[in-house]
Amino acid sequence: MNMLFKERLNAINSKYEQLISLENVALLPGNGIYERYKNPVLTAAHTPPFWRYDLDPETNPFMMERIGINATMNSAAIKWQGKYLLMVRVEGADRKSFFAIAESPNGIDNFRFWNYPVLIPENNDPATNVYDMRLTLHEDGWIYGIFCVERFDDTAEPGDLSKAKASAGVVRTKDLIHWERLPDVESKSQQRNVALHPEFVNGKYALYTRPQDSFINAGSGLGIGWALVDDMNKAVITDEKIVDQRYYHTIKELKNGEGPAPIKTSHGWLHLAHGVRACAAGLRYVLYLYMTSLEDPSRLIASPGGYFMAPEGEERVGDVSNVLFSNGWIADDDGTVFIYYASSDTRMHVATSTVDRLVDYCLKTPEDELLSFRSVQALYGQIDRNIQLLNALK
Ligand code: M1P
Repeated sequence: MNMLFKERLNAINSKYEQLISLENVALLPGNGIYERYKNPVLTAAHTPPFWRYDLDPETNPFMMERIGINATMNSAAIKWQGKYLLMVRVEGADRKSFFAIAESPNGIDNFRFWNYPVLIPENNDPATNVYDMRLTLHEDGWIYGIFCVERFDDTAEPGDLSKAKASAGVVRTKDLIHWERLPDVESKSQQRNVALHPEFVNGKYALYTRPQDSFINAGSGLGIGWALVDDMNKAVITDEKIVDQRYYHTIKELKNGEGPAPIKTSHGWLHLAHGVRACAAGLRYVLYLYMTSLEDPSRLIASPGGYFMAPEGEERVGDVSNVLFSNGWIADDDGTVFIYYASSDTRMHVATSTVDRLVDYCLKTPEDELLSFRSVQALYGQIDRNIQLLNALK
């Protein structure tokens, strides 16, 4: 083995081990709603060197990267056999995304990828790209993964090589190792950000949907939708109603999308979603929460105004800047909630909170009443009460 190879191999391995064993710390005091953490939980550099480098000195005498990884982003999450697992969207230097599982003993650091990425079985219409999986442990006993399947749109004008179409692919597993591919969800519109509700509703499977007129724009799709389907072996969306609507001059004016499957609480289903608005700097993606009724999970019962989390500091910059996106969270038995979010389509982070705090946030944050005047009225209400309290303390 030549010296250059050996030295580089040792340096690369020790830097990698150092990176993935870095302790993460909460950034306090935060805003009381959640805590952010100092380090991203996953970056492209967290992928194992043996994915990226040919480790044979004969065929790789310069010990150079052979297969580049560009980003680790939009990840599903699940607690499995006591470990915190992320089903990560890994993006190669070739722009193709694929899924890989990384596991951590505590949910906030020490994430290590399993040896092999997940090989999603193809169906009879191969996908150019797959990404943004939502994992749901359903009461039928299966873990379902619903993800975006992207294909070239054959109706493109000659020379237009960017026209794509999105649909929802479906896989299921009982052990997160063996994956069964089911037919893509059938829908009259394109679909992305589809998530499966964890319980049967009126004996049917329930999907959160995002009807969209084209690959990028939701258009006449007015928000996060809801559809009941008979069978996940052939999921066909016929009727779709809007659960969480988009509005002019809000954080979700342009489009929105369900994040992970909702968390069941004693006050209702707790939902995490992303909202998008267009501005001179491009599209700005933020995260928001809402709640729906336990009796009817498609009925909105709480809609706190504004964003829950928006890109901050280094989160603002990356491959697609000014983006926070989440499709994974884990609610632990003690009520801790681990919120996994990607920043700027580049890296993964964690924030922690509790079910109680998130429900309190949803039920007590004023709604967006769609007019500046009403926003100032809400502020006046709080200031009045606080001034009275402060005066009483004098
Ligand atoms: O680049 C930002 C996001 O753009 C898309 O979001 P949406 O599904 O709302 O249209 C997706 O491609 C998503 O993966 C990406 O993070």
